Order: sequence, then structure tokens, then C-alpha cells
Amino acid sequence: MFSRKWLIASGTVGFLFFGGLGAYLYMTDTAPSRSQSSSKKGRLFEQSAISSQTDKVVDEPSALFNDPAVNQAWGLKKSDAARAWSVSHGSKDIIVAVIDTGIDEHHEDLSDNLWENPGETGKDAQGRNKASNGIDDDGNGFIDDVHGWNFVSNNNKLDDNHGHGTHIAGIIGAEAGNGKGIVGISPLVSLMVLKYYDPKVPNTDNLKNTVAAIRYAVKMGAKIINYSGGGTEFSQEEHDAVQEAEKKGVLFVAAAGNERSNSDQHHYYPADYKLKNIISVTAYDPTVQVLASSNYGIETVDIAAPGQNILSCLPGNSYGFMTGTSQATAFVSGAAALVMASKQTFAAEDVKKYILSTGDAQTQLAAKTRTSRQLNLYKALTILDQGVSAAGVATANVDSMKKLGPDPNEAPAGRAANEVTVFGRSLINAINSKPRPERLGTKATGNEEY
Ligand SMILES: [Ca+2]
Ligand SMILES: [Ca+2]
Ligand SMILES: [Ca+2]
Repeated sequence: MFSRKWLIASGTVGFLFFGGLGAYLYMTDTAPSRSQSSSKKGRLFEQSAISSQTDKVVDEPSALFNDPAVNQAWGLKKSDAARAWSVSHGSKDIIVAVIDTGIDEHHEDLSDNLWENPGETGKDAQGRNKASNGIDDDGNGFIDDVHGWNFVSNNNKLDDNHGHGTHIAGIIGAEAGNGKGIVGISPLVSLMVLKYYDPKVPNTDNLKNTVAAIRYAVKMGAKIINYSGGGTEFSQEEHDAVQEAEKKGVLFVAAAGNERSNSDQHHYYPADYKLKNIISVTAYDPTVQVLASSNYGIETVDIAAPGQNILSCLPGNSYGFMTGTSQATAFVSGAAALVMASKQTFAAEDVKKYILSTGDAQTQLAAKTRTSRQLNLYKALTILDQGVSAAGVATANVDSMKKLGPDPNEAPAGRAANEVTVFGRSLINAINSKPRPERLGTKATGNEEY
């Protein structure tokens, strides 16, 4: 417990600005303390440190896209994104709900990929814009919810006061080929923005906001929910909301958490609810080692994806690196969006089994994950055509595809209700507490093995 407290206390955020006089590093300690969070119930987003931030990205040519920073994203290379993009760029038909800290709706690399609620777009009978007429045109209980909803302030203002949500959104669906920034894993997608956490609004009930956001996503047609937060407290209400998503065929991709603990022993929710539509994701570094700070578990954590020094969008048309299972989770949501765009008949459970069974087996992941696999975007898109069924059973490529062990999430749901945890709500905090002042485009320490 001491080490966890230390980690939280040491949380810092570093910003790097390039100005006329050169680079300046600005650091500030923004991490909420554990005591602040554990004293009240709620879901806290899995806070990742912004390790550096810049308003410029170094231009590096890409064979596929003209986005200047795409080649600096090691995680995309490691998960075979370029080959995946030769198969699919995704589809605007696939709605991914990002339940997080909001988003910079005007970000140059995100604004064209925001979900648009069809019931709140166009003109009303008086010729006014439905998105801003102050009327709940589609009668869903939310006024002018054109891109999503802010459950903290109960309005349609989605501003991201932290940066986390914008970063997650960029990993999933930053625009490709616009000559700006990066490329998301699913460059064509509709991002539904659901804000459940705001560092500027104290005493919010994050668990309540989370549940409301999940219900909204399901009601409004999201196919995938990305949730990069959680806590050790079991919530029947939250469980039931995710179960409702399961019934509607909605995939729920959840961060395993950054508590450096074994989730088989210390459950972390919502990742560990025993529901068939949940994928629990842990994070690995450029050498495909699970981060020391990431939760793990051979029964509870499904798969590993890139999560260290991940380059993505930040508010204000800037970009930066963040670290954590949050980032890894966004990789898997992006992968699911690509698969769903290609295989629109797949249900959530099919997509889950399929992504898990097509990852690359890695011995070093065997003690950390149920599948021993790292995400492979290209295989997730192509192996089905080579004879792997949606059930994850290979009729070809059997040598390279280890059959999965039983999925504990498929246990009867009733079991989950008995697992009332004795652990309080905990803040899962930044992993990489040291700022990373290196200029974008240079090789980062620890990232040598691309
Ligand atoms: Ca509405
Ligand atoms: Ca309206
Ligand atoms: Ca771009």
C-alpha cells in the first residue's frame, strides 16, 4: 500500500512548449491525493500523466498517410497498424462512446470524427439549428446533445479540462490524411463524447456519472464503449448498466487499472464484472513487457496493448505523450471499431473473441494476461478470412494461435453480485511521473526497440 501512495503523491504533469527562445519545460503536480478520492464513492478516471506536450510535431514522411507525426507513434508500429490500414480505415457508421474527461471538440485532428446525433442536427420547424436551439428535439431527455453529454455539469459542453479524454479520443480515431498530427487506429469513426469526470468540478459523483453515461451510450446507439477508469468498489448499478450494454450487443472495453496489482486477487471495476462483452486491457512498453504499474491477472485481464509514452491529441490543437492502461484500452477500442466496420454482422461477443484470439502470443505476457497475447490490428482484420471463426477457433493458422482458456466473464452473472469488495474506491494514478522533455521526433529513452 505504501508504494501505491507514493506513486500517487509523485504524480506530475510536464508540458513542453516550443517558442521563439527554444523549448521550455513546465511541470506541475496536479495529481489528486488518494485520501481525497478514497473518502467518497465514485469512479475516478484512470489518470495518466501528460509527459510532454507540444504545439508542433516534427514532419516525418509516411508511406500511407501525410500526417506528420504518425511515424512517432511506436504503438501503431508494434500493433501492425499500417498493414491494417491497407485493409480498412474504419467507418463513420461505427459509434464509439468515449466516457472520459470530455474532449476538445475543435481539435484539428478530431473535429471531423465526432458523432452527430441525428435527432439534434438540421433545422427545426422555426428554421433554427437543432444543435443549439435549446430544445430536446429528439426527446431523449438531453437538450442539444449533438456530440454527446456532460454528465458532470448536466449540459452539452464537452470541454476537456484535463486532456485525458482528448488523448484517448485521438488514439481511437484521430483523422488520417489531413496533413495534421497523428492517425487514430480507426481513422474513420464516430466519437460519442460522454464526460463523467472534470478536475475543475469538485465533489462530483463519478460512479453515478459513469452509470448515466453508459446508459446514454447504449440508448443512443454506440457499438463500443471505451472506459478508462474504475475503482475497487463493486457497483450493482454499474454492473447492470454494462449488462444492459451486453444485451444490446455493445462492446465494453475497460482499462485493467494502474494499481500495479493482481486483478485476480483484487478486483477492479468495471473491468472485472463477469460479463461477456467486457474486454479488460493492460499496457505494455516498447519491449512488450507489461508496465510495472499496470494491473494484471491470468484470469481477469484479457489482453495487452501499447500503453507507454503514447503520442496522441491534447486540447488546443496540441499533441503529447501519456502512459497507462487507459491508452492501451483505447488501442483495443480502435481495433474493435476497425473489426466492426469490416464485419458489421459481428456481435460484441464475437468481436471480443476475435480480437483476443488473433493477437500475437508472447511468452512474457503469459503470467500477466488470460490470453498471453498482444493486440495485432492487421491479424484482427484479416485472419477471419483465413479460416478463423468468430468463436476464436482457428481452422487454419492453428500453430500460431493458441486456443484460449475459459473466459471467466462468461460465468453466470449472479456470481458477480456476491463479490462485494472490502477495498475502498481508489484513485488509479499516473504511471510515468517523470516529465519527458524530449522533442517530438527524437527517440525517447526506453523506446529503442521499435
Ligand atoms: Ca436530445
Ligand atoms: Ca436541440
Ligand atoms: Ca491526422
